[in-house]
Amino acid sequence: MHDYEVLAREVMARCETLARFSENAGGIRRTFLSPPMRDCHREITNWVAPLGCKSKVDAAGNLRIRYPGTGVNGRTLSLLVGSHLDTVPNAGAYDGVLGVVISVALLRAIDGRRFPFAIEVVGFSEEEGIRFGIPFIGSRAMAGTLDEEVLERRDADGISVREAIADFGLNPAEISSMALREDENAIGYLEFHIEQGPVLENSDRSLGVVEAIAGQSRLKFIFIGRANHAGTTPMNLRHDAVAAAAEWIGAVERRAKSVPDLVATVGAIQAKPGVGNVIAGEAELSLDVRHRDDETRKAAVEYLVDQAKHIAKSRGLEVQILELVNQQAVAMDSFLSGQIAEAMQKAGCEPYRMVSGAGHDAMIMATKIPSAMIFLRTPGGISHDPAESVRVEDIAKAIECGVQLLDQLAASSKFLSFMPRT
Ligand code: HGY
Ligand code: MN
Ligand code: MN
Repeated sequence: MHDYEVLAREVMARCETLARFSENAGGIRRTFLSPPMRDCHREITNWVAPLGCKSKVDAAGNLRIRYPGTGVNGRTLSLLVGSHLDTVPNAGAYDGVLGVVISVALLRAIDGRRFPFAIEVVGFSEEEGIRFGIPFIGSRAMAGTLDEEVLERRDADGISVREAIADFGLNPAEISSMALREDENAIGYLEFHIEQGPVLENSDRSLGVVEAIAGQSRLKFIFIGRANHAGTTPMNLRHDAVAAAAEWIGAVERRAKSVPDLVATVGAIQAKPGVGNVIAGEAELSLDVRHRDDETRKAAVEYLVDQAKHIAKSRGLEVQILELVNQQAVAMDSFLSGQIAEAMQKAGCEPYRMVSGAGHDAMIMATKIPSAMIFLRTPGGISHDPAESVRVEDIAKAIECGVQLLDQLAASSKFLSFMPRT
């Protein structure tokens, strides 16, 4: 029987090891199939080799680690447990990675025991959408919902997704056939993840049961005005793209503050030509809108699109708008969530049911197989930043909850008799 606290300390140390695998010194940045991703795959594969696991990297760059099960009446079943290995720029050390490392800790905690289902640990290749502007490439490929045209999207260096896959030594032609097949009998997906918000900390809880994941819209807005001399152009003759963008950003914040639980963010702004003595001819902005209710989210996006058009027109500018993501809110599987709540109780944690404001691979996997999430408290509610942290005692509780959950699912005829959706 393992000491969960000892395993939790190992999880922290392993997250710090993986944090060193970054595209740039002095911070954590690991995007889709960048070289440090290979270091991650190698490190994690070395951790699981002594546990009798088989590891591979699939055509979408997902790390796939299989811990064999006994099967049921000759049927092989598998339970997927994982999260993403990619990060945002200047990231913290736990978003995504913690879920993969806790999944590996579960394999250690079960001490060689075999379950009716194989346990497949998955390290998804691209959840943040940083390199190509499109999130969930790895989980969409696994769920069979990756649009072919995504493979043609190009990064800032003009490299396509297809080329990035081939450059990593993988075969993009296998993407279309790598989706989970019915005969693999994947009967569930579980994801451990830091909450990335303040809710669990404010309610002084270690763990949360995620009931649903908020829907998200991601768009690009380009205000097109007229570049001109900052010193010679009177104010009433300007078509200033940054001034138009600033007026619109105010509208974004006012809308978000006026609707309960709505969040809207302009995280990226780029002015062209972007120098102090030239009135900007162009301003390119990102927009990220989230809400648990899809109609509320879509109404906010429509309003902000109208506002952008109105402001552009009133200032003699044009505006181009590109929708990048329109991801519906997704409910987690009620049976698995109920099992998680029960396991949490056995681990001595009062289950706290909540909605996730952040997107996760679980919302993609849920389109294919029953999926559920377990949140760990995020101290200070800070995430997507080097200050992101997690508490050892919460990791210990998460591992204990996970072992309880495996035992419950192994004893559940309802779970073992699940037939994956066609
Ligand atoms: O942005 C998100 O919701 C997540 O971190 N990808
Ligand atoms: Mn994230
Ligand atoms: Mn994440």
